[in-house]
Amino acid sequence: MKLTTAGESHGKCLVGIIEGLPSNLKINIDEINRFLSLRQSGYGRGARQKIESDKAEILSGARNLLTLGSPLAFAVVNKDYENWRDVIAPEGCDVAKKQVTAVRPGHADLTGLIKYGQTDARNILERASARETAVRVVAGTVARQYLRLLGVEVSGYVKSVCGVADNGEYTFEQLEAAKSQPLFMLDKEVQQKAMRKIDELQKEGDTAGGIIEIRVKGLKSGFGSCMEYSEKLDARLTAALMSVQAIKGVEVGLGFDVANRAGSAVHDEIYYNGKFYRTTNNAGGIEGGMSNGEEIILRAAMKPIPTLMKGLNTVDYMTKQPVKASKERSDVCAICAAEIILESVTAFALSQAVSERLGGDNMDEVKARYSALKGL
Ligand code: EPS
Repeated sequence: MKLTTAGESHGKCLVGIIEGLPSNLKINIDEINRFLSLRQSGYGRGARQKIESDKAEILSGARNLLTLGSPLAFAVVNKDYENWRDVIAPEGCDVAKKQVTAVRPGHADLTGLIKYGQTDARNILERASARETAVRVVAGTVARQYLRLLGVEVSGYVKSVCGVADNGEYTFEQLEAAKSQPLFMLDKEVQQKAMRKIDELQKEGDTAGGIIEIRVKGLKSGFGSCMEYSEKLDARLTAALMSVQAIKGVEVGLGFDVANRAGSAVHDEIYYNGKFYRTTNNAGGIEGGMSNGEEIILRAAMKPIPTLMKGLNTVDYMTKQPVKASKERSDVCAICAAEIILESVTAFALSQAVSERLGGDNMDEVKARYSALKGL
């Protein structure tokens, strides 16, 4: 299974193509649109989201909402394109309009300009923008629908915003409640503090990141590999998380805390009472690069959005003069968007690992092969 995406932030639309989906997977468009709308939500989101109301359009690869086994192509239209047509239209536009040369620290602007031989950072930022993640949410939701038929679910929540942290522990079932909260947090007192922090940062023209936890329930053991480094499940899932704009750190299970503990306080001891079991899950559901049947636990750190309304110090790429970095509008905090995107890329990367192991041209074959697996 493979996903290709295309599209610019203010271009006509974003498009995605998934290759390798089996036939007869029922596509639930309402669920796709629900996740698209959740990706647009959250306290601290900027004015762009008032313009867009993202909806997925399936272009090919399905008939009467059942996949055909052919590439599944889809699009999400950018409503803002109507305001940008004369600046960005591929078939002809005024490239002198809305040029960006006050390159933003933390964005792709400067390095991208040099790498791609450009003089207008618009040619870099339009693609580097996190707007691209809308189609990754479409693909991720299709992947969820594939995984759900095998009994596998992906969920998550926001653990902290700019250092305001929820240190609680929650069951997988409790996580769903996060999505109806303004910051996808489960501790409402902590969430209030985090919202006040966002308000303060907004007044100062600043931005916030945070930490997100993603969990996977119901995956049998043995996905991934202890034989091939490139197929290790933890490597593949963390690469998927790191592929999301603004993610700067990832952890599996105890993560960085393993380094502070003795081995006896890290490794999950094994017991048997008719079946193998453990009483802890510090490994986060992955041992030796393979799922071990426990819940998969991943965490990711999102950096603050690099477009600051107060403007950071930088240098104009053309004049080489010191200036304040470019800004038009910005999210103060896009942590809820990131949470939905991270769930989506996790679901997609997991579907890839599952389909590589199981193959299957149609969903009945996939389901039969999954249920025949011996696993924990
Ligand atoms: C982004 C800048 C902002 C964000 C955008 C990501 O867009 P604009 O420049 O149009 O105000 O809103 O994210 C989205 C549009 C989205 O849908 O997530 C950036 O520079 O990365």
